Amino acid sequence: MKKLAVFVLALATASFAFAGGGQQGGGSSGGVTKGMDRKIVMGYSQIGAESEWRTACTNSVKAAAAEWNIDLRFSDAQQQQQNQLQAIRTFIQQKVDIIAFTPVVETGWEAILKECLDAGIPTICVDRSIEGSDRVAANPNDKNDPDNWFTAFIGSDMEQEGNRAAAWLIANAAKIKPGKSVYNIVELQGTVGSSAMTGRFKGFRDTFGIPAASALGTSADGKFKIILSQTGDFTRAQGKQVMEAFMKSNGNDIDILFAHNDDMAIGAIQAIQEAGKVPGKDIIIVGIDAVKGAFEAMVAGTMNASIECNPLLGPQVMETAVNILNKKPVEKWVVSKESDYDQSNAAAAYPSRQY
Ligand code: GYE
Repeated sequence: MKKLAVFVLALATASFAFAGGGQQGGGSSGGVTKGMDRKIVMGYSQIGAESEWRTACTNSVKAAAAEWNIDLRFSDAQQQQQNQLQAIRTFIQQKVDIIAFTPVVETGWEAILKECLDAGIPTICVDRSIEGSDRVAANPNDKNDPDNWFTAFIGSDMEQEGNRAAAWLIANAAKIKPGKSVYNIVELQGTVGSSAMTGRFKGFRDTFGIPAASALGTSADGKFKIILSQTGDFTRAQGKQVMEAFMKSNGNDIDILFAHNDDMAIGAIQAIQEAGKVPGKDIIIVGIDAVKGAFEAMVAGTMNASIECNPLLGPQVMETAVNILNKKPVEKWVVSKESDYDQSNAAAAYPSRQY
């Protein structure tokens, strides 16, 4: 009995390691999947748990899979692309019906996605996209178009989120810090090479009229100047750490912090306070995601605005999967609906926030 238990445990550990960490089976209590005549199996490769946003996304996917009665094989890659590639390869070997994945970075997906195509397994790209994709397949037969390497994309327009952050600053900076001829901006970038980072980086600069190829630069009208820009990898801890360094080198010159996500902004708020400045007043803070932590900070006055990025993608993923497997036509890009929040509407919206 004991031997058997050890053997089972060893097997479980082996399959855990093979799947690249954290693979779990979903609820397989029989029955059929909603909208199907059988129960389907979905392999899901998630990036990790770097932020409040990611946790909300994972919870949404798991809850929706249970609701649709889909057998979800969920794998947490712990931020490593290598683990994602391994997990997807395992899903192919297991002959799952469909694979959904969130690419941690934009590059390095061609080979594995072509393996999925060869195996006849459709794929759904969730939240972040891959290099060269505009999520419109101009010619469905062109094998070199990355948009033909996956079946559908479900997620936000990251570039537009960068645009929205800049537009909010153009409309509001002078109300919070009046009488300045130039506003100095520091930027905390997300995970380098992720579509969430490259899109927000470019969109932010485009709206200001700063060349998208340069990390630092001044807006076309001369009023906004990016003076420092570094990655905080989308985490609170690194957001704080990098902001500490920014405060040491340029603490008295910083007017604005633009963080590619709220977690980094929240980490940075601590660093600003520890450096003896008042977040939300001395330094205007704009984040992206609109997670609960940002609402708390906006209500407390320490953060100024957050551009919403919707993580509740589970239902759309399951619905799209069922449509694909039923051979119904699906949108190539299902764009998420989003809003902007700041201190003027945060308190009213807070009670109904789901993440
Ligand atoms: O903004 C950030 C997360 O890819 C949209 O990843 C996502 C981003 C999100 O870690 O908080």
